Amino acid sequence: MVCEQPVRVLGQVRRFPDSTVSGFVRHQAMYVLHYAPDNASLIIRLALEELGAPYRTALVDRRVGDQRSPAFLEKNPNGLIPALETPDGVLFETGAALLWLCDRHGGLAPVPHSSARGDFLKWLFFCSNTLHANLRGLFYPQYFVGPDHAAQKCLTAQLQDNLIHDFGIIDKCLPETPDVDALDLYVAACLRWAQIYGPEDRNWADLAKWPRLLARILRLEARPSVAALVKAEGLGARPFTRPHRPTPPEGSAQ
Ligand SMILES: N[C@@H](CCC(=O)N[C@@H](CS)C(=O)NCC(=O)O)C(=O)O
Repeated sequence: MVCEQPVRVLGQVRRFPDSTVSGFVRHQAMYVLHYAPDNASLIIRLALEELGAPYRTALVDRRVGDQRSPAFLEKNPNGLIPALETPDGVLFETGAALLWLCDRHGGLAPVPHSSARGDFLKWLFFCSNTLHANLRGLFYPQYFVGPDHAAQKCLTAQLQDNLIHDFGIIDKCLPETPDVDALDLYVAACLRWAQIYGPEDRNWADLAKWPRLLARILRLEARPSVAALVKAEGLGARPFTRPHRPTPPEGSAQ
């Protein structure tokens, strides 16, 4: 594969004229991140930025339901954002794409045979299959209980309790790391969304309840990766600790 397009990496423009792929990255391969502003794709964008991996983005325009278009369904048959084009094919499921990037680029996670790997994996899977899944139910209750508003209210009330528990457990148990890791990216995005989306009453998502998480997202918020994200997706100066709904240069969050 030969890529001749200019690629943004950490705010710079670099050229990768000779990305050759044969089951492993011989030179740097260019990824394509199919994204919508403030969607789960932001976690993958942060990882790409943190890892210094070359990528370009392709907007999935949610205003016209592009995530359900035949072209996008070929990339992710579930019709969900993100999808990441890689030399090994298209990756979907945020946790899978995140872990794949960490392993492929050797960063943001303990390496496979290290003693810290198990701890990392269990929390990554918890973020994906519990924390993120509960947030999905909170934001899209209709997908879980149909159009009945009373049933939706019941579901979202329970999910708020579940999420208080989830964030509390993570706050207490997440392994300390000397530097930002992939879990920080995932948890920060979930905390952001909890504060600005879903049912009107969002007092439950008060960061003061989770001081260790707050310290971690403050550390993350100071990174150049976050500055790049903020600029690209219009997320505001403090996207995790003082979030507001985005004003993106292109596309829309919902
Ligand atoms: N399990 C999926 C969830 C992704 C997801 O919920 N994506 C949302 C945006 S944040 C989406 O595509 N929503 C569009 C829809 O449901 O139609 C993952 O981890 O990637």
